[in-house]
Amino acid sequence: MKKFTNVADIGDLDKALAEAADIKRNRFAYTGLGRNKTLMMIFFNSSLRTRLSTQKAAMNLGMNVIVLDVNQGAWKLETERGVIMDGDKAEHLLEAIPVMGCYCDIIGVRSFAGLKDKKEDYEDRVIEQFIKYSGRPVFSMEAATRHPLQSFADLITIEEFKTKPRPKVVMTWAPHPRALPQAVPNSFAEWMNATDYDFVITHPRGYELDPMFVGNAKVEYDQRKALEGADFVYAKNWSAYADPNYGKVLSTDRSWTVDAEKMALTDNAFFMHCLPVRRNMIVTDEVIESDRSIVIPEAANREISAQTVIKRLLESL
Ligand code: AN0
Ligand code: CP
Repeated sequence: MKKFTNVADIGDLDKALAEAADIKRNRFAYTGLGRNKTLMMIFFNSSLRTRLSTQKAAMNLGMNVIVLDVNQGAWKLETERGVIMDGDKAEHLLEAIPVMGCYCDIIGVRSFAGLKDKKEDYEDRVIEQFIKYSGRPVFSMEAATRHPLQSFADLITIEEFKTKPRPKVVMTWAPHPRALPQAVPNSFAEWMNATDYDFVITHPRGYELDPMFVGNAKVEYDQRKALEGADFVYAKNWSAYADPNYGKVLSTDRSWTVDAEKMALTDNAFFMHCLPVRRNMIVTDEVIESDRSIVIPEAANREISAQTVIKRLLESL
């Protein structure tokens, strides 16, 4: 594997899941693989889980790790070609990327959607430039349109907790005060579409996702109806995708918050969220603290998805 930005890059999902399970059973079986190899993690945005789990995964493989927070101490970077750089940006990404590539063997990049220009976001320009100009295998730690390490961890978690071969998985929009990217729901939908699960998406009108990611999912605008018989409830907020409201918050309607009454409509479903989560906006205290909430094992599996991906990238060097 030379890059990891979407579900197609991981290839056969059953094989990837088996490899992840093998890693989870003995995460120190491959400590020789990353010896004298360096992972560089580049953050254009904040992170708790991705930063910690990916570093831990690389350390499990025996790698050295360098972490750069671009907005804390590095030169401000220009990302557009052709700009006259007479403003506050001291360096261009087109020099910074190959320079960073000189000091490492594998690069992980986090760069969120700006939510202003849909075309720019959906071309995933920042990570695509890393792929093109770094000379190194690159993986996404959440790019503008997808968060594949999260989705892979979500899939591992569903496989661990499911009690039916084809569980009903419902991804529900939930309210949030700020505009968030569509990367997590896009990516989750992309990965769910690659399984044979019964996959339903529910959201208020106006929150339709890019049809490319919705794929074969059933879209149900009535949240209560969507939740009926669910085995997994995957909550997430996202901002509008459709024009002319791209990147906007259209609703903070707390009737969409996942509470105990909503969970009672399901088939005793497990509750999932990628975290960070705003309590009593997305989900009530009661639901996230309940014994059906699997947000912590879900986060724990981020180490496993990252280690599976980094292992494959190391094997390609
Ligand atoms: C980010 C998002 O929604 O994409 C990161 C989630 C993993 N969330 C926030 O910015 C709150
Ligand atoms: N779920 C997730 O990616 O969390 P962070 O933004 O804290 O990395």
